[in-house]
Amino acid sequence: MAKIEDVKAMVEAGKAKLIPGLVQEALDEGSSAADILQSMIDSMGIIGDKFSAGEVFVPEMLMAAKAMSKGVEVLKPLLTGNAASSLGTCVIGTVQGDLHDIGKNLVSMMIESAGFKMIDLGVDVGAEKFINAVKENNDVNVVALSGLLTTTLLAMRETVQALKASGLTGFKVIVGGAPVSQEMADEIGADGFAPDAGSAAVKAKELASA
Ligand code: B1M
Repeated sequence: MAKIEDVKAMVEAGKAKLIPGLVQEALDEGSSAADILQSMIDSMGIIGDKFSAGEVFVPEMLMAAKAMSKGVEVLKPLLTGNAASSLGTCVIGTVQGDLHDIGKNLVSMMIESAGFKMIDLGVDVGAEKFINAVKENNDVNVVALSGLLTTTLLAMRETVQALKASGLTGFKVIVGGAPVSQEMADEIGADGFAPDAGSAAVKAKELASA
C-alpha cells in the first residue's frame, strides 16, 4: 500500500505517534504535501461521518484530530512560503462556543505564508476578545473567524456585528468553516468568505489591498 494510504488510515485510527514518520515516508515516496494534507482532511471527513452514524464517539474524533495536527506539523514548512510579513496583521480565532481548530490553524498558516503577521486568539473566542485584539494592535487589517458547528453560527454573526459596531476601522472580516457559505457571510455582514485555507489567503490579500 502507498504510504499516503497509510497516513490516511492511521489518522482515521488516531495513531498520532505514527503520523510524523508516515508523513515523511509518504513524502519520500513522492507524494506531494498538498496531496498528503488532502488525504488527512479526507480522514477527518470519514471520522465525522462515522460520528454521525454513531460508529465512533468524541474521543475517537479527538484522537484523529491530534493525529492530523502531528501530520500538519511535518507538512507546514512545505506548505508555506517565506513571504516577508508586509501585507498587514490578521487576527484569527474560532468563534465562541466552538473548540474546533484544525481548519482555523490551516487557514492561519496559509494567510501567514501570504505575508500577514498573525495574531491567533485560539478557540472559543468571544466578540470582546476579537475587538480588544484589533484595539491593541493598530495595524490589523483582516479579522478571520472560523466556525465548524451550526450552533456557533450565531456567535459568528454576533462577532461580525460587534466588530462592525465597535467604531474601529481599517479592517475587513473574513468568515469560513464547514457550515458557512457565501450567502451566510453576506447575510451576517462579513466582508468576505472562503471555502478553504488556500482561498482564505487569496481573499485576505484581496481585501487588504482593496
Ligand atoms: Co466535532 N463536529 N464536535 N470535534 N468534528 C464536526 C464539525 C461534525 C460535522 C461531526 C459530525 O457530526 N459529522 C459535527 C458538527 C455538526 C454541525 O454542527 N453541523 C461536530 C460535533 C457535533 C461536535 C460536538 C458537538 C460533539 C459532541 O460533543 N457531542 C463537539 C463540539 C465541541 C465544541 O466545539 N464546543 C465536537 C468536538 C470535536 C473534537 C473536540 C472531538 C474534535 C476537534 C478537535 C480539534 O479541532 N482540535 C472534533 C472533530 C475532529 C470533528 C471533525 C471530525 C473534523 C473537523 C476537522 O478538523 N476537519 C468534524 C467532522 C468533519 O469536519 N467532517 C466534526 C478537518 C479540517 C481541515 O476541516 O475544520 O472544516 P475544517 O476546515 C476547512 C474548511 O472548513 C475551511 O478551511 C479548512 C480546510 O482548508 N475553513 C475556513 C475553516 N475555517 C475557516 C475560516 C475561513 C475560511 C475557511 O476564513 C476565516
